[in-house]
Amino acid sequence: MSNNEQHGFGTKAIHAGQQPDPTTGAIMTPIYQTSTYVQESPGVHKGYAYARGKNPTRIALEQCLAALEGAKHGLCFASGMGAADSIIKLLRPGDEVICTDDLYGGSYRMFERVFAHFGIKFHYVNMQSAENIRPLINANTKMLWVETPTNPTMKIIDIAACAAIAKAHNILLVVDNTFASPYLQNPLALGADIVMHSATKYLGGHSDVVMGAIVTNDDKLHEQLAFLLNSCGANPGPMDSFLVLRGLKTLHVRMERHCSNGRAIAEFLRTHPKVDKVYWPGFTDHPNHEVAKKQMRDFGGMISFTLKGDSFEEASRVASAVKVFSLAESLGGVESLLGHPATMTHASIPKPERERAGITDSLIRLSVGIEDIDDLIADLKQALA
Ligand code: P1T
Repeated sequence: MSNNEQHGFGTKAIHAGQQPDPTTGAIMTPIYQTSTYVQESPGVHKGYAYARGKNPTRIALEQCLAALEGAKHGLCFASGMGAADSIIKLLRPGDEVICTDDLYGGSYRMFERVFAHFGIKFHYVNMQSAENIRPLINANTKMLWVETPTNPTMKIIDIAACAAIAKAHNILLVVDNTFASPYLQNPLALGADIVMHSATKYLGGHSDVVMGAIVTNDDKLHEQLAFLLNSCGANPGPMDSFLVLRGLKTLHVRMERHCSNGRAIAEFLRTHPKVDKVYWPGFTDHPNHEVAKKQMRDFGGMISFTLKGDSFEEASRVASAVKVFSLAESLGGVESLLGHPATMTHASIPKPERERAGITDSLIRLSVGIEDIDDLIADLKQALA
């Protein structure tokens, strides 16, 4: 079926970028497990020369993802970090980036321990008020790097407000849309220039693949990013492309259950006597609840909470006591995961900076899966007891 912009999200998730295989009629896009393509004569081929540059399974996935984000172009990478790496390589030594102060620890590690050595400077600021960005802008500022909801304290950043500031200063706005997924939020429609994903999470959805993705409406940015993908080699394989393409077909259905289970667990935690703060953008007293309502379709399945007394030992006991949740890094799969950011996903951030961003010793992060809600709540109840 050809791409149809009028179709709803679920129809696009199942069909966009995909046609029955022309040789057999196979309804599923084949896994083109090949490294190269035969040419008729030197330089004369069907658009495919070498598989680092292009692969038909990957192209079907890139087109499907672009359709889901309302984008003109999509590109897939070997991991979320591979995608982020290519985006930062758009910059030059001396350039500066302003980032959310709460972001995936691996992004922070790459910015500070890889790209800082190449003369790129990163500033971190609480963007819950977009006005906090302005004092950091100077002639060298080339990019805003926004996560929303942020990992792991679920801050909500007003994408349209950031886009207005970025446009006024001729700065690129990049949004890491991993936590929301394209089902909940489409940053390009709110003025972002580039949207990236760890496709490892909700897009793949089954904890069986590591991948990254970038979408944009800008032809020149797409061309530069495709050049970087082919030149630097962070391309995903065809089998992984197939897995994410298959995962996308149920994204809308999975997200609905992630959101309803997430709501029930956030409400359960909020009334639990051992729990101190609960971070979830669906609460009406979340600092940017109104922004979340405006820019997201629902509030997602990611929740963090702290324990009264903020004891690492107690958090560690709870983390080891769950039976239906699994103690593991990552998020966005069908199975519920529990993580301890201070020692796991955000361990590479120095303690003072971590604590300034709210990542305290007892902070626990949940990726609420799509199991039966009664089983999930019973599991947390017994682990917290
Ligand atoms: O793991 P990878 O596919 O390379 O994606 C990196 C990444 C980028 N952006 C965000 C917001 C992320 O959460 C991640 C990866 N995050 C985890 C592994 C985690 O448990 O938070």
